[in-house]
Amino acid sequence: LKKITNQTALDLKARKQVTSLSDLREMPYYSRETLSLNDSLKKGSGIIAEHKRQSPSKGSFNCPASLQEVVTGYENAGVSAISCLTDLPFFGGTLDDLIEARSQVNIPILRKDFMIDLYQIHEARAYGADAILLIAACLNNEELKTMSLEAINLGLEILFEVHDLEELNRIKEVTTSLNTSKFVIGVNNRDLKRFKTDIQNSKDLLPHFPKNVLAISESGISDPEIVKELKTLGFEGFLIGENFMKTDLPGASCEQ
Ligand code: IGP
Repeated sequence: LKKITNQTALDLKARKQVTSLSDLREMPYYSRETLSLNDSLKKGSGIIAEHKRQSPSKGSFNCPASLQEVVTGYENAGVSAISCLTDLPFFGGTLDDLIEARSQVNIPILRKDFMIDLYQIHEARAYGADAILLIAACLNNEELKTMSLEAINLGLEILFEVHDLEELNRIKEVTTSLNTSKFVIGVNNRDLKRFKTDIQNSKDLLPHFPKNVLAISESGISDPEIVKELKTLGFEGFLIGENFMKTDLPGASCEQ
């Protein structure tokens, strides 16, 4: 994770030199009305389908479908939201993917990246996102608070990602001080040290969730039975990437 965020910081520095904050503010999508991730998850299937070309652990998924085909396929399949990876070095995504996805669909889009700087939140807004990811393992409580307030002020909702109880407790502390309900909390089933996924991580952490917060299970969800099981336990959101992207037509595989 340290290696990834160091690279993120370098890339970010370069982008800041090309595009100023006021340039971002002038982009058309910057002032659009955003869609609520919370609302969409509550009224729909709860699936957040991810556009993911590659991952550090699996390499390229060699998906032949274009981004346009992937995201419109997801929308037609009835997903609640789309997750769009914008990290280039490790996941092969770009901000142009985000803006392209925005132009294709009318459901909430999550900017999936390693957010470490307020500038990235303005980028997310300018390129058409409705929500951002904040990873507890990347940020301390002070940073989490500052980043969250900026996102909320810009009309973006937040997916807080946790791996363990310590991180979940930190997010609970941060979110109580925020005084908003414009967020959801996700348990990442992937152990970032060994890249292994285990759904048990979601099951273990759910009893420690704050009341009235929508719970998401992320990663390693490989069949509809797992979604059913997690739903029975109380999860209302399911973030799925690889399982769809390793097929030729991610939208079609998602319909099941
Ligand atoms: C999707 P999977 O196993 O279905 O492809 O996982 C998503 O949860 C995963 O891509 C992810 C991720 C992240 C990627 C979860 N948290 C943080 C990049 C950064």
